[in-house]
Amino acid sequence: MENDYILVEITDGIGWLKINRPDSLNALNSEVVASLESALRDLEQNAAVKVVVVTGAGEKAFVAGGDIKEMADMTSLAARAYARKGQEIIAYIEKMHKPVIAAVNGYALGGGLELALACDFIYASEKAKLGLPEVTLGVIPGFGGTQNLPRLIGPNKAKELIFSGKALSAQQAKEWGIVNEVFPAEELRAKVMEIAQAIARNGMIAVASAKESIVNGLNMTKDNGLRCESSLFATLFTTEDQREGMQAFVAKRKAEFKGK
Ligand code: CO8
Repeated sequence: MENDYILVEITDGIGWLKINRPDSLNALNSEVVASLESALRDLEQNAAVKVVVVTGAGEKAFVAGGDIKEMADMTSLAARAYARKGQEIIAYIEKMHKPVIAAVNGYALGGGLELALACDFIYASEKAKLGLPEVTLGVIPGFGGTQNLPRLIGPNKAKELIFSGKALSAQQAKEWGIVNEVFPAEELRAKVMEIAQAIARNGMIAVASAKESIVNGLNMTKDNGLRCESSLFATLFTTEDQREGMQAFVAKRKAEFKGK
């Protein structure tokens, strides 16, 4: 479950995945990317985990981007393979049944912000700086940024951020609609735990279905999205959790969900 580049810790049903390459501000080289993929797959399979949190090791960075030193001499073919691998991870996070929260504890630049954007939502420390500086290096975001950012904040704001390469403070990123909440650095972990545990107390098949409906709906016409929603809604009436949730409400007691 653990290797040098990715540290995994499971506390009270919450799986913390920490990208651990602090000397390079957790930059994503090919080995980190491969380890990240397998750690995400392990957490998705692990029955002890209800919610996943992605964060960065050290005081300074969430992830300062793709590894520029590795990319500097890449051929075009290798660059395509690298971007496609990153995009596969993003697609995987979107398809995971478990909610994935980004706890952005410092710099989230380039591929780092793109990784955070692939998560279901972002909580950030006041110290965080978020941006897509790829054009300052003569390239563009290749880890989903040109697709996910405009879908999140609209094309015009996304163009401003991507064309300028400027970094936003955590507070600005909240005002732009990129970050949900900002906390003092020392409170970030506790606040992320609080929301993750609030989610984990719910019917987790329902939470997974809500994620599926939202993610699929964004890639469909509204009409098809509504059909997807009603189909998932109906399927939930085959679960024990639906019976438990509604019976508990009627009996005025707390629901005990089993994820079945
Ligand atoms: N790649 C490789 N090494 C990095 C990176 C990076 N992205 N960021 C920082 N480092 C290294 C530095 O080179 C330095 O190493 P060394 O001590 O050996 O010189 C160490 O981390 C510490 O960094 P700094 O000394 O620069 O620290 P500062 O506090 O002075 O500056 C900054 C911090 C502002 C974050 C600065 O390091 C910086 O600008 N980093 C680069 C940010 C960037 O441009 N990111 C975008 C990269 S391109 C990208 O992400 C495209 C991804 C596309 C696909 C990915 C698919 C998986």
